[in-house]
Amino acid sequence: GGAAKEAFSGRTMFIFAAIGSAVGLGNIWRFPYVAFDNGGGAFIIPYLVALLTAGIPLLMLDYAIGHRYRGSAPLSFRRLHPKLETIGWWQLMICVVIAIYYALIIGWAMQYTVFSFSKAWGSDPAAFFMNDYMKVSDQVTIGFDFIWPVFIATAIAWLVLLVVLMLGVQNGIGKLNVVLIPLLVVMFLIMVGMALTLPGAAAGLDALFTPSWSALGDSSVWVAAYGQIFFSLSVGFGIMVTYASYLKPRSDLSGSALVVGFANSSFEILAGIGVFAALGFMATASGTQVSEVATSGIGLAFIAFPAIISQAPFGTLIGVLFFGALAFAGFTSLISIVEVIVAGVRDKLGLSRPAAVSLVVLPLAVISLLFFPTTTGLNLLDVVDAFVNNFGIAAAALISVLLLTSGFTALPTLRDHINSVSSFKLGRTWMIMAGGVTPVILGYILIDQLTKTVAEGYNDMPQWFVNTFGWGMAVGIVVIAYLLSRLPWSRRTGDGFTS
Ligand code: MET
Repeated sequence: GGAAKEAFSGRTMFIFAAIGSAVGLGNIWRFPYVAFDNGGGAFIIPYLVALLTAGIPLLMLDYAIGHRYRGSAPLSFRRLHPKLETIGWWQLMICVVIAIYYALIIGWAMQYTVFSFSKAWGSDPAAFFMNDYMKVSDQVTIGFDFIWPVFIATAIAWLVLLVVLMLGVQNGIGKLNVVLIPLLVVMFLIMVGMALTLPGAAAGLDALFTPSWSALGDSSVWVAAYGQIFFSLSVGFGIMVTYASYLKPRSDLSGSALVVGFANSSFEILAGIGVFAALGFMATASGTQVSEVATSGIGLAFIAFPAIISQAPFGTLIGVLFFGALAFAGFTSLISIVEVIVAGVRDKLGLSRPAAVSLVVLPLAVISLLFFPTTTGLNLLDVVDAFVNNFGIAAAALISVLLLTSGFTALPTLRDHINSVSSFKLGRTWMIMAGGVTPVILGYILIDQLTKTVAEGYNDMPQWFVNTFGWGMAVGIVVIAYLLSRLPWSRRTGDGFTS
């Protein structure tokens, strides 16, 4: 027998945790601009097609693997077939990479929540963020010039994470999500309501929703839709496998996937409305076009929003709600990312939760704090984030799906498993979507991204830097994954499949 398996007390806890993982920075700062930039109102078509043909089917696949094989990603894949263990470690290594920079962004969001009171960014939020706050070095390199306020904020994020993970699946992860997700939704609804009353909000909504139907003929728009869905639902990198392994044996899997999938997309569309209403105000206030101010990521959250907060009535409240929501959404995603690593290490070494949490969180926090809250951290974040998302996640998902369809005859087993516990039964359509449509599209996305990045380099950054932290990291984690799969399992885990 192995260590007693932890569990969520019920399906509600699991659904909150899964929504907490899915709703993250991708929903708030990525979706609005991706939709705007890829056909506006017309984007809804590729987006829904991607959700239904790949997102939800893959979510169900992840749930089925974790729930049937009842282990972390490496253990579940190993139980599926011993040759697949490397896939589980590859997904886990993707989580390692994401975790070390995600914590920094949460640190920023917490600090900007406080800055909203004094509007610390003054009249030039861009200069403030780059020069005064992050003190970005003009050299693209690795240095250890720490920025102490950012260091402390990032360290606080790691500390809270450590405590919540120590408390366990039910009392830590489950309870945290049950509290934070409703709070996040309420805060966000108020923020969106306030943004909609700002002068110029309608211009923002027009810019977001006016359909450009010709975009539907452009393959890059479809690539963007599938890319957004994969990232936003947290599918294909171990998170949903891990969380589903904590569900009780009789739990409705396909029904849960539908709830989580639609909840995540609803939040995403809500964020689009709020962000573009606010950008419409900003454009109107500065007498320019929405397309001039529309942006995503760091530029949206830490440069455009501060400008909006400075000019809008009740700006401080908008700021606290926006940055607070960003911190909460990020934190509930980060916790799911780190739990993938904790669960994998725990299974492999047969450790107790406190031992596994310490062994994982402390080194991750040290690496994260050493490399990111520094004057060179921003460029590193940029490259690592782009490569792990554009190549890592797509490649790992593609290879897993290909292996599951070819040779291992896993799909029918997993479908039967889902049907034996779920209300919504899956038939041949699911197999075609998960095993046929998804790999073709993932393959296309991957080739598209690879050819572009090889031809154009990345963001004009020095080639050695991109080679090391982009390509080198992407290949390095596969090698590490393979080596980890060669290490022996603890006798206590008992990695055989019994049940
Ligand atoms: N699904 C999350 C998001 O949308 C990301 C999870 S892990 C990178 O931000």
